[in-house]
Amino acid sequence: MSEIFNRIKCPEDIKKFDDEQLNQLADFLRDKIVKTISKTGGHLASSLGTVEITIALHYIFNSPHDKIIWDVGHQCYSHKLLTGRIEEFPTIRKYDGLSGFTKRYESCHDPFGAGHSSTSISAALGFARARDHLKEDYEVIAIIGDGAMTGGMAFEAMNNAGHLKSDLIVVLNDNEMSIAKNVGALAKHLSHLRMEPHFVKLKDSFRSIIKQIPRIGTTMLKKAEEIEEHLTYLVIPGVLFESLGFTYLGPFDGHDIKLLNQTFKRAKNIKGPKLIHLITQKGKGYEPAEKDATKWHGAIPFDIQTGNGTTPLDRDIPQYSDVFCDTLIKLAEEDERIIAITAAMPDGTGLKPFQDKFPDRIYDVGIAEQHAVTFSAGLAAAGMRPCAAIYSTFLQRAFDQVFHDVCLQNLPVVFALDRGGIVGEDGPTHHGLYDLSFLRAIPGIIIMAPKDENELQSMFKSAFDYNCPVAIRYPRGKGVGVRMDPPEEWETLPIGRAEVLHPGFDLAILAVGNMVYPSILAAEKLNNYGIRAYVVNMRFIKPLDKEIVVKLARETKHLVTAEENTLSGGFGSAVLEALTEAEIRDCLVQTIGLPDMFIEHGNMNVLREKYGLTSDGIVNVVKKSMQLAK
Ligand SMILES: Cc1ncc(C[n+]2csc(CCOP(=O)(O)OP(=O)(O)O)c2C)c(N)n1
Repeated sequence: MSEIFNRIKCPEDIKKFDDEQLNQLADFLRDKIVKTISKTGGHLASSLGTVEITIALHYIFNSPHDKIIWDVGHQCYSHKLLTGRIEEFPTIRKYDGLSGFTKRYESCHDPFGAGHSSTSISAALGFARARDHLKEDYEVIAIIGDGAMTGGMAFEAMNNAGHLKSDLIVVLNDNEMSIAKNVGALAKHLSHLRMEPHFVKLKDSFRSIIKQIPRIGTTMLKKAEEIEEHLTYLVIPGVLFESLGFTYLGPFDGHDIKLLNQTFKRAKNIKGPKLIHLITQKGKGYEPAEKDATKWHGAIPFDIQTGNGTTPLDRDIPQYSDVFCDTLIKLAEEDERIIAITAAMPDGTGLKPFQDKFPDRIYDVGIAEQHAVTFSAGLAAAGMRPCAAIYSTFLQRAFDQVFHDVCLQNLPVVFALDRGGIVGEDGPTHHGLYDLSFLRAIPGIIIMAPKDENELQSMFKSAFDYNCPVAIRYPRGKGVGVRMDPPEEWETLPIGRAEVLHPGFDLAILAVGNMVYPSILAAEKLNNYGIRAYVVNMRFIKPLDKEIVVKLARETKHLVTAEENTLSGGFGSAVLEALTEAEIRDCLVQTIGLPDMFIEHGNMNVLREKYGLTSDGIVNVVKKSMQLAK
């Protein structure tokens, strides 16, 4: 059988399968996903949970004519396998290989790309309206998880969809999990619906009874509708969605292909927006993932038999996220106003130990970065000392909240920006390459980047001492392996003051964050060529230490800036602005950073080599300028 399945080139190939074959196909897909992801790593648990939904979608709908739009896109591995990407599947998330998410450039079956959450209903509504305007004829289906449904945009889209009344199907994939356990009032509402499926029957029979009453007078009909409305609030499931203008279908078992096929067929015949509520199990079919869906949300390469990771972890060097959490715990022990906020990422941001220690002093607000920021602003305005821990890429969502709600009011919110810089296999949707640029544009915020995990501690202590908006951005992964100072040695860093780490003469390398150590190494290598380079750990992207920039520019007439951020508007731009302001015109400035383009996915080291974000990259840039000067 697997030979037939291996030959699937497009969804058309599965349309002739009978029920049994479709179930065998589910086993085949699961096997393929587990085997492949055990080698590459990836979003295993989410993709294992959507296997049957994907099969039924492709069985009933006609992709690419019908538009299947996945939210986040991390659960779409079966979709990739059924849409002509079986052979390339082993390359998933590797440099030059398939993306780990949906991507328009990758396949005509990916009508909309994703990576960030809660976009699918908005995009699907856009497709539906375009279809109506252009008088075309196709189905539009958004598949969104219960976690992604906690994002404000999903509600904004439903509000609009219920008003516009276009034909649109929303499939709610409810596995009770975000990355961690899904939280919030909506999660409670969904769990209520899951508990009481008999209400569905009640609703259906009530409506059909009303319909069957012959020649009902208008007043009677009105009364009946009123009764239904009132009853709805008492007993009809999906009342939330129905009130928003959606026809609610469910809850149904999202692993029963036959039932899914019937349900999708039925939904096609209902006018307007529909929401199909499906219950699934995250990690289904692979026992370790079923038991611990959070751990297996984003799996590292593993041994299938044991479930143990196969890449050796260097446990001696702590991860930046863990150092952040340890630091916050220590600071929170001293100041009970310190409180943590996460947007559905207690594990990824490292905050779990804080949650365990201070369960009443952490808020998981759902996948709602905008709310997380303004909520933090409110907490700060009322006297708390909030720390909003958000991945750099996801803070992009909340630019205006940082601007309008935090900085404009000078509120002391501390932003812990994890995953600043290149993040690797998740690629362009997840690289944190823009924060220095977009935050730098906002007046009044202090932006710091530590050279190592020890400095991270002092930066957090400093941030709470400064009493104004502060962002600390640090990279994904482990630190440098330096000695860690105990809390009594943490210093409050003087605002906007850099530190010179290496003496020089011919030029000065001004570096931020994780480019500082490669810069020191580069200076040592340049020494072998007789070139003496200063290395400065700038520490602050804002306010910039203009004094040292101007001094070294005048002294060496050659500056090299190094940052793991886009060059557009980043740290290098800040240095250039400082030189312009000081009217320095005789200084060569070379800026090292990421070019003005979306950076692809791939191993972090491969990407750093490619874009010259290494000591050799710095040496090459300097050597080139020396040759030019000859
Ligand atoms: C804006 C944004 N914030 C955070 C994330 C990180 N993230 C990826 S998947 C996920 C959980 C999604 O849960 P759900 O939609 O229920 O899908 P499941 O994985 O449970 O199938 C989160 C928080 C993201 N992708 N986008």
